[in-house]
Amino acid sequence: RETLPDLVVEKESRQQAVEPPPQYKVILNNDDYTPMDFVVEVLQKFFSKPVEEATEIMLTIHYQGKGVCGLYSLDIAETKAMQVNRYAREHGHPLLCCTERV
Ligand code: TYC
Repeated sequence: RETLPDLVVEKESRQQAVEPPPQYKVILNNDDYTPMDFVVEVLQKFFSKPVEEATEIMLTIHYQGKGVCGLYSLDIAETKAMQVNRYAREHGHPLLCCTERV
């Protein structure tokens, strides 16, 4: 006769919700003093944007007040924001970079 399948009884087996890790936007804010060229340089240097896209993002920030530089996990987003703020201060600019949970 046919063999019966093994019974697998998992202890405490419950459905687990598998969520993707939360993402964070890295945001640059507009100000009246940071030179446009410097912002374009930052977008190329820290966010690997080609010069054309970097220029578009910089202009969006300039006209709309802020703009998204990229989407990252918490650690990477916070590290990028810190690096940009340090780089801006080292160069004497008030450029402000922050993170926002998606
Ligand atoms: N508003 C700045 C200027 O006119 C340029 C600027 C753009 C500054 C983007 C910050 O995140 C920024 N020089």
